[in-house]
Amino acid sequence: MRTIGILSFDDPVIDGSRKILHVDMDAFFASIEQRDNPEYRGKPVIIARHPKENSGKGVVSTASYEARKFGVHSAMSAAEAYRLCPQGIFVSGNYEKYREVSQQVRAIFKRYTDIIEPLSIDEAILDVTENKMGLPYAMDVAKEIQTAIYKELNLTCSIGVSYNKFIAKLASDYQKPFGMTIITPKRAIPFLEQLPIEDYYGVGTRSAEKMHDLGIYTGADLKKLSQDECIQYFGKAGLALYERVRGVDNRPVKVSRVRKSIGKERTFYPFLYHEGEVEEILRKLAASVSKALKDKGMHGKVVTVKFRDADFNTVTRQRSLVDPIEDSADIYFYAADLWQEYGDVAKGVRLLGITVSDLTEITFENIRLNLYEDQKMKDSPVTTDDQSDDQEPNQDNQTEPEAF
Ligand code: TTP
Ligand code: MG
Ligand code: MG
Repeated sequence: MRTIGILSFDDPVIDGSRKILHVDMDAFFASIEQRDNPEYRGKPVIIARHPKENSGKGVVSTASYEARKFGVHSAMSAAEAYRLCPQGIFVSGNYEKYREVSQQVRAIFKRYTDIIEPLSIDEAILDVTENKMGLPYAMDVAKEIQTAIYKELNLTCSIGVSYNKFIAKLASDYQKPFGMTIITPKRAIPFLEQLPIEDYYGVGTRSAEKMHDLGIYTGADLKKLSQDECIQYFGKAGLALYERVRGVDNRPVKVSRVRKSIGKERTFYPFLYHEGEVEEILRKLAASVSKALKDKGMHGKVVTVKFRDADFNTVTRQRSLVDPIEDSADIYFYAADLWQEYGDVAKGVRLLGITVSDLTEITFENIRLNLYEDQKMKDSPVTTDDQSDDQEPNQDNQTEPEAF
């Protein structure tokens, strides 16, 4: 127990009762292209439009492990990738296909558990404490999932097996590609202590620099900070860091339901009686719906406007679009259009709302790199040239796997 002012904290305690997997596909988009185009196998494949076609404007979504050897990586400009690897095969992405494969991977997870938290198109956290196959060890669930993905989808993934989300995510990245890393509660502390601080998930480049300035390079260094120092240096995130470096992360695996719509509304008193006011509010509502959509990585094909007049008559009108939208200006355009057609400012406006529905995930277009802000790429500690059919997963040999 520690005391700071009037607050006292118990030191965090490891709860090793859960079995959590983090599954991340290897070089996801590039591997799918190599699978579907045998002539690309064993070659450097770069998912980006060829800079010559595109006056060098594109950005790399991802690159095959062969291309990574040349230093090509996600978020790099296609022009830079071309400079590093002119023999690279540039392929523009087929996002529909990648989404479909993502669903097929999800269906394999579903055989084992319904507690699935997707983190992106190619990765998810699974709680397999109680799994549908009744397998006692999480590592066996992980092996079966890895094998099923390999045999049925001809793709490889890397899996982290542990007792919480934070460590499982770090573990899946530890040996890539086709790796499996098991971190039992007993191994967690030494694993976290030796880990470079920039590998801690959520520690962005800027925090890493700050840590280096404080002489913190590894988990062991971070652990020397007291809880109040952690809070002092890193704010609220410091508290989480203090727990994480001690192997504690009690966040549950959240099954995310697919959001069907995102909407915002506002009520007014006094009521609005001027077109200009209504337009200004619609503009603000459109901006906040747009922000919420972008935060969730979603866009939608139906725009609905709701308005209620001074006498409490409520009208909702909607417009269906061919292509999904998420930009503020687009949402405003359709909302204002509906208002022009059906609204009447003379009756007084006591409520205005905009909803965008029929939502789908925004595809991973090159421009959407902000989705990955805190998800840095790093060179894999294990590299294999071999993409042949008989490859064996990288096994984590120093484990004490029996009980996990
Ligand atoms: P990642 O899992 O980050 O990368 P990866 O699967 O290509 O490679 P790794 O083996 O290291 O896991 O991202 C999954 C997919 O998301 C990736 O194949 C392409 C896409 N993506 C982008 O479009 N832009 C990006 O900046 C990143 C990081 C990924
Ligand atoms: Mg991946
Ligand atoms: Mg990923």
